[in-house]
Amino acid sequence: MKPSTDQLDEIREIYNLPLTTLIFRAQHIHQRFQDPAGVQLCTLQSIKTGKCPENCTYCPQSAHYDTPVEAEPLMDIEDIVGKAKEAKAGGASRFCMGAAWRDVRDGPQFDLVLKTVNEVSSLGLEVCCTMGMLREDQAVKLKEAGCAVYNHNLDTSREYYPEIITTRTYDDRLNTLQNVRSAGLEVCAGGILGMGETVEDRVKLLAELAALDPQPESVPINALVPVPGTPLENADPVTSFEFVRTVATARILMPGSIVRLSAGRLEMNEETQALCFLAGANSIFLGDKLLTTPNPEQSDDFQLLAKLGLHPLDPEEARRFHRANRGSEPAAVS
Ligand code: SAM
Ligand code: DTB
Ligand code: SF4
Repeated sequence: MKPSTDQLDEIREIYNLPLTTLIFRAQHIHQRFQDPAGVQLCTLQSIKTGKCPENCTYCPQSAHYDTPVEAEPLMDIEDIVGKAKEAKAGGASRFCMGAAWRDVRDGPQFDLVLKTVNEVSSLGLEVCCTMGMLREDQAVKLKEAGCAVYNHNLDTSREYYPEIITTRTYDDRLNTLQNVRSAGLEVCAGGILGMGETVEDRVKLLAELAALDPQPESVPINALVPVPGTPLENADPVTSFEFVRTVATARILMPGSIVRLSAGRLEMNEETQALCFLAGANSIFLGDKLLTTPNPEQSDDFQLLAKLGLHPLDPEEARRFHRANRGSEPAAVS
């Protein structure tokens, strides 16, 4: 359902609060609904890279653009399981597998993915998949194989979406999220900042995410990683304070969700990342590579967590919080 004018007014008012008040509000909610010192550690693995038929203007994996990404076919199960073991040994609790597909197709490749999901989940890792659009029966198969979460981002506002992608619609995205939810998988849905969007687009994106019922269990907030060859390679970067405002507003609107400080951390100094944690972010991607672009060194991240006195979040604890608080009303502005 399209967010109402009143909802947008309220969210805009939150976003534009004095930064001190905004962070105070966000931290108040964070202390109440989340483990205040816990940070979820996730690892990303691209299991099928590049040559994607979609034309997402931010994405180095789109076949529409000439980027430095080397295409790779679907990885072998043993190799993926090896990466998952490394991720677990490195301290991650969630393993997220990404495939540069427009949509999930039934057939031998999906069967291999299901087998892989099964093996990775039996290592005791939470499995997340992000593979494009999928039907409810496919989501059910993923769930039965041991997948816990499906990531599918709305990326930006409904209005700005056609400027970013034309090969699918906002409603296609929402339909997949509905299929994921109906299958009983957890929903991971967020967006990207720094694509030339306005504050109003961010407000609308947050309104769409917060209006999902139930709200997503995870909300990744990405800063665009500009990649040469993509149409957005020269986009003006989002400022750190705008990024922090978006994180804080997400925290206030979605008290029970994990808010992930996702792509773009390499460009942020430690102080900016600490501000994001203060604003309510409580998850990061661990490991020196996202899907195809670099991410901070794992040892630097552990050092940062230690300096801030933060600790890896226990997944069970996080789920308990979410169950207790899902559907919480957005906090009043005044
Ligand atoms: N193909 C699937 C899809 O689009 O849902 C899964 C993989 S796709 C790479 C996952 C998400 O990564 C996208 O929805 C987008 O939000 C994010 N992403 C892709 N390229 C990015 C970039 N250059 N900077 C920041 N985030 C990016
Ligand atoms: C999300 O919101 N961010 C991750 C994950 N979900 C799949 C992906 C970030 C990709 C950044 C660009 C790249 O490394 O290719
Ligand atoms: Fe394909 Fe996903 Fe990249 Fe879009 S974001 S081009 S769908 S891999």
